Amino acid sequence: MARADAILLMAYGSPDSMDDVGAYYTHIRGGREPSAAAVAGLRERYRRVGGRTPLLDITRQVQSALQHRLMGGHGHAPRVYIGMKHWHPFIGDTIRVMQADGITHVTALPLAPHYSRMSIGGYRKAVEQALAEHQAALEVRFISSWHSHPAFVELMSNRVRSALERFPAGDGGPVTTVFTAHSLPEKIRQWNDPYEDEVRRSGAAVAAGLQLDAWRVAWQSAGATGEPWIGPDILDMLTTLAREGARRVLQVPIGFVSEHLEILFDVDIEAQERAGELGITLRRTEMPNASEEFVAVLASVVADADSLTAIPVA
Ligand code: FEC
Repeated sequence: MARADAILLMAYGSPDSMDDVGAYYTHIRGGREPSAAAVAGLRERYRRVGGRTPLLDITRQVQSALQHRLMGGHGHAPRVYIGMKHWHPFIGDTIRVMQADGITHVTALPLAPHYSRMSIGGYRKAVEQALAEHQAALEVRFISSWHSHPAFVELMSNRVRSALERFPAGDGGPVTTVFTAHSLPEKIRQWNDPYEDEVRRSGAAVAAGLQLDAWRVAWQSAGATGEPWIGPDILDMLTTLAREGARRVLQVPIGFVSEHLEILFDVDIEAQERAGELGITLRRTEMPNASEEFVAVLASVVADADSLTAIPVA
């Protein structure tokens, strides 16, 4: 593809206020309205993290920091846009703005490192639908997966190293490192979906570089859809580790790059509560958010975009 004149950063999307939670949840479910009880349960999770999450704010900060970095003092750089999968500003609306701005070549980058047809496939679908709907003559290069990009592995290794160094001293024995990513319904296995392997591989790359002996992979934030989801869930993993005698656990949510509900509630409240009940000291790595190091990773991923567009197979 000719040089991109724009980069589209895409994230999950988060409701602007508690009033939007019902409509947001309906969008996540592809238009099927969830029960009133399910909406109330979700509203309660947002209430407990302060009524909203910083996902959009952080994504805007990443946008501006990446823009600044790409300009690098010379003023000529692709323009950086953001679009969300499940809330405003929706990916489709951003594509319309790009078209109006005269953009012709786009590099689309989901802010989620691991490919699954169910997650990254959804970002791709949103882009494709918008192109068709707006008859947009944009050429899009879609980055499918960047979980094993050396710059990402290095960033996560640094995060784990510094969390281990800062782990409260005590007589709790060694720290067990648990890499987590969003669970998905088990049915993805029937599609030969690479997601589970990619999550394990990125965890293994970090563990190998740091020569960690005690590390595991677990899954978090499974939905209540009535079907089986991939496990073990982090809450069950904590119980297992406690039974095995572990007293100090570092959670590394390697499947996410930003603070949002799945971190601020599912890790910092829910998993923390479970750890407390089990007598485990639980810490987590700092999220990449809009840090300079993470923005440098994104710049490297965009620079290597041509080799990251293929849809991976397990
Ligand atoms: O901060 C925020 O307000 C938004 C946080 C948020 C992120 C996120 C990331 C991922 N999700 C993934 C898969 C699924 C599947 C379903 C599902 C459902 C929800 C619900 C909320 C939610 N997700 Fe999410 N997800 C975030 C929030 N997610 C809220 C609805 C309530 C619930 O089930 O807990 C099930 C859909 C269904 O019910 O039919 C599947 C994956 C990711 C990581 C990749 C990414 O960031 O795009 C995978 C952030």
